[in-house]
Amino acid sequence: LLLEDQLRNAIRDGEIVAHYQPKVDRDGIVVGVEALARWLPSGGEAVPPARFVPLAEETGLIVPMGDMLLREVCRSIRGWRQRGLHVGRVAVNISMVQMRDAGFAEALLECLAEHDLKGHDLEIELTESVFAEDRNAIAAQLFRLQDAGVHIAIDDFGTGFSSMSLLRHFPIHALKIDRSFVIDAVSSEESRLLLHGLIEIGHAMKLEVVSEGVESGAQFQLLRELRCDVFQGYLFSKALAPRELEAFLEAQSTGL
Ligand code: G
Ligand code: G
Ligand code: MN
Ligand code: NA
Repeated sequence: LLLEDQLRNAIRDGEIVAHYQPKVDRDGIVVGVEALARWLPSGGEAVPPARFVPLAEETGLIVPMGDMLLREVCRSIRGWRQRGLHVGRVAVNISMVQMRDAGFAEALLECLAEHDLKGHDLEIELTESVFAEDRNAIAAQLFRLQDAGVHIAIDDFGTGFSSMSLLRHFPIHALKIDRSFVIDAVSSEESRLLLHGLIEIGHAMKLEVVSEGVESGAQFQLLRELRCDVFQGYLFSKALAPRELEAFLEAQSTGL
């Protein structure tokens, strides 16, 4: 069976699930989580996202997969709320293939409403490639989401081709600086200056600045000195299955 057919079956059979990677503030307190797709075939080995996410985008399967994940995420948020677990905003990655559907924003808001949730429960992460598309159509959807309280973050920031003047015309709330800028920053003066510049740009645009790929205490310390606002990476946690996330949050709230 071709991987594409396997993926189609996996979506149908519910083998694609969401895991959640925490995001923390300067004190290490969880302020939100990012939902990341995981393909867990029954009885088989997990398929890495780097293999199936690009394939899902090329084949358009990202649309039914994204719908399914959004529903699952909304169900989970609702369950956590009912149990008094505080996860903060939940971010979902949205590809430009999904954004091309003019009904995307409306469908997302409907899904929130069906689960008794509000815009402020959710954030979407977009890569800069989205802005190479029909800008007016994308902007209209983003403003609709912003009006409803959904936050919008630019993912992998610094690796794409968007200009600051372009980004200014969209209702963006946060920049997620790509982890490639964090990797060398502790050892290389040049990388550190670049990282500092990206953080300053974000703040000049009145945006929240998030660093991804934080793996060491030294990186965390440096990023705090550079006034980064939110941090994500293996130093704090990898992406966790829902049960693991619940245990993680419970341990944090009891100070363990
Ligand atoms: O987890 P990591 O290996 O977990 O993810 C690899 C890549 O796949 C990242 O670039 C991430 O943004 C992307 N990705 C993970 N989950 C989703 C998803 O649900 N939708 C989209 N569009 N991309 C995702
Ligand atoms: O592109 P996006 O930021 O959505 O992708 C998140 C990806 O980064 C996922 O593959 C996730 O598993 C991975 N990731 C998260 N934290 C770290 C980290 O600290 N180090 C590395 N190398 N990868 C990370
Ligand atoms: Mn992301
Ligand atoms: Na990234």
